[in-house]
Amino acid sequence: MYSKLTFLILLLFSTISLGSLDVVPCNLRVTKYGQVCVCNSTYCDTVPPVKNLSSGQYQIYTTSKNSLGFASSTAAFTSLLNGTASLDITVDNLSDTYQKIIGFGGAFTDSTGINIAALPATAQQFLLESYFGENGVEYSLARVPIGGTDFSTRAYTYCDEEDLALDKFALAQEDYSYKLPFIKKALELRKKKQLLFFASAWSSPGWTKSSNKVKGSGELKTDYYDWWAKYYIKFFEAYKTNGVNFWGQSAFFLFQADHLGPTIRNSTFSDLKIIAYDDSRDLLPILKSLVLSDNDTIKYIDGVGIHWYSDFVTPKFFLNSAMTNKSEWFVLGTEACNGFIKLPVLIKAVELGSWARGVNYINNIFDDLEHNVSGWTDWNMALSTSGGPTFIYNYVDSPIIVNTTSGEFYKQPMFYALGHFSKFLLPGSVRIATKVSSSKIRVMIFKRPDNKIAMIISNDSDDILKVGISIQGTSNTTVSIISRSINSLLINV
Ligand SMILES: *[C@@H]1O[C@H](CO)[C@@H](O)[C@H](O)[C@H]1NC(C)=O
Ligand SMILES: *[C@@H]1O[C@H](CO)[C@@H](O)[C@H](O)[C@H]1NC(C)=O
Ligand SMILES: *[C@@H]1O[C@H](CO)[C@@H](O)[C@H](O)[C@H]1NC(C)=O
Ligand SMILES: *[C@@H]1O[C@H](CO)[C@@H](O)[C@H](O)[C@H]1NC(C)=O
Ligand SMILES: *[C@@H]1O[C@H](CO)[C@@H](O)[C@H](O)[C@H]1NC(C)=O
Ligand SMILES: *[C@@H]1O[C@H](CO)[C@@H](O)[C@H](O)[C@H]1NC(C)=O
Ligand SMILES: *[C@@H]1O[C@H](CO)[C@@H](O)[C@H](O)[C@H]1NC(C)=O
Ligand SMILES: *[C@@H]1O[C@H](CO)[C@@H](O)[C@H](O)[C@H]1NC(C)=O
Ligand SMILES: *[C@@H]1O[C@H](CO)[C@@H](O)[C@H](O)[C@H]1NC(C)=O
Ligand SMILES: *[C@@H]1O[C@H](CO)[C@@H](O)[C@H](O)[C@H]1NC(C)=O
Ligand SMILES: CC(=O)N[C@H]1CO[C@H](CO)[C@@H](O)[C@@H]1O
Repeated sequence: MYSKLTFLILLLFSTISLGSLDVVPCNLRVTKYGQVCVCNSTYCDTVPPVKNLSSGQYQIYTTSKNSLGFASSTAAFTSLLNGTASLDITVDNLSDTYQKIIGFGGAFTDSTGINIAALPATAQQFLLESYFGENGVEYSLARVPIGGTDFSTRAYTYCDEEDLALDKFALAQEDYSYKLPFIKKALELRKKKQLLFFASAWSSPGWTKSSNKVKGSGELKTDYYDWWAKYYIKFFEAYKTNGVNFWGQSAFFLFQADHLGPTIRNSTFSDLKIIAYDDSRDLLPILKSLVLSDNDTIKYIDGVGIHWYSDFVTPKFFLNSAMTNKSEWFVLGTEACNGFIKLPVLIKAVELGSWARGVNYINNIFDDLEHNVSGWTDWNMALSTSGGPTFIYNYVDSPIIVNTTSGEFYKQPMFYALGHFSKFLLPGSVRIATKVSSSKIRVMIFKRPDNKIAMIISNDSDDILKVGISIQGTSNTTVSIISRSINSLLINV
């Protein structure tokens, strides 16, 4: 087992070697379901900085079930494998490439903002830095709901009363209090680095639906298709006025084809990426056959969005269907969260500190990225200790849980799990073919725009594994992969 002492020594080493740049270790708290790192208004753990490596060196970051936080150390490649490895990772050809990364991130829901706003000011800053800061996991992608979602305190749109001319279209108090202020802070924290936003609507106004209600299901009446497309444009204009520009939007594909597609392409937002589908992958084969038979739809689509909610019942081959003959389409994970299954009743929306839920994230990201998916977007970035607020009682888990009573927030294993991808797989990184001699670990390798190689290694077993790594036969090393851990290596070949 990886001892606490080793962990502390590693951190101490980092602190000394980096001089003025302090590394703040995890303030660990044992919980009923595992462990969390506790942050408050005076304290929050950070990710040790990425070092300038000389040729042949690598830096390894590790988070494990027994010690959360990104423990970091550096080492050099040796000329020979020691021959002690129990399994090998081989990269034969760094030019044998697959998909390009768009980004990783989460969603600025109302509930995310409500929870952040309930913290003391400096704790709010720590929370946003944890996600977007240079000393955090550096999210590069974020989803913004158009209007309310399950994770709001009420059902609303920007045009709740009948208004065919859209004259009364107006952003809500929620946008000004819970979304825009934090989106702007995130943009400041990213400085000049990429932070792409995509928007998704949950419902059109009640008066445009067959049900006559915002809340719950109901079809958008065909008479309002054009109106609804214009509503999207109004939304993008309103956010632009507030300094936030969008990269994309996701919506169901048939509506895109006849109305939203043409409206967007003929607007000042013509460059917006149109992400079709945006639902669980079980229906992808149907999507594929419908879309591919409809040339009018195809021409507007840039990519396909998938949610993870049926992944535990749908075999991975459904993912293969996500890659269509239109190879220029990207596939993006657009929503995922734990705790959404409420039965059996023993499963809690929030299982504070659950390592298993972090492993769910890790395995799903592996499944997706191994099938040419270009990025992964988490759902709420912060929820309350009960997994809300949610006005329809759809309580779920989130990588960060806010305790408003104590003014603290808890970074769960899920936070570190996703962070091991978002921090190191910079936008524009390209996946490289790799071979691994055993199924005891999962491995993915990427070439980053800065020419470093990022290697992600995960294992959820009880063994400590000696793993031999050989890159193009010239860069060899042996690393120890501790039990129940996720590891990110940055390699300067
Ligand atoms: C914040 O957490 C740190 C580390 O546990 C502790 O020393 C400090 O007293 C806490 N501050 C507040 C305001 O609770
Ligand atoms: C790393 O290199 C860059 C540019 O070469 C330099 O600006 C930066 O200060 C270096 N960082 C460290 C920690 O040495
Ligand atoms: C690295 O390891 C591979 C696989 O074991 C071996 O074929 C190669 O000769 C080694 N390269 C060097 C430079 O030691
Ligand atoms: C490496 O892969 C690239 C791209 O597939 C290919 O063109 C090249 O020939 C390969 N090199 C070797 C040595 O196999
Ligand atoms: C992923 O893309 C590569 C080439 O970019 C292709 O060879 C491979 O078949 C694709 N995989 C899937 C599952 O679509
Ligand atoms: C695009 O907009 C212009 C005027 O803004 C209009 O004349 C034209 O018909 C529109 N084209 C489409 C395809 O909607
Ligand atoms: C769709 O486009 C392809 C290629 O441009 C063409 O061969 C095919 O006939 C079109 N299908 C329909 C239904 O228009
Ligand atoms: C897409 O690929 C399938 C086979 O996977 C083929 O049957 C179909 O004709 C292709 N469609 C287009 C539009 O190329
Ligand atoms: C939230 O903080 C309060 C006050 O410190 C504490 O009693 C409670 O147990 C905390 N809740 C959780 C889920 O940790
Ligand atoms: C490789 O073997 C040498 C000699 O036994 C040892 O000193 C070194 O620590 C080993 N390196 C690794 C990475 O295991
Ligand atoms: C995430 C992962 O690949 N975990 C593997 C670690 O090792 C155990 C035991 O061999 C496997 O069962 C897991 O699948």
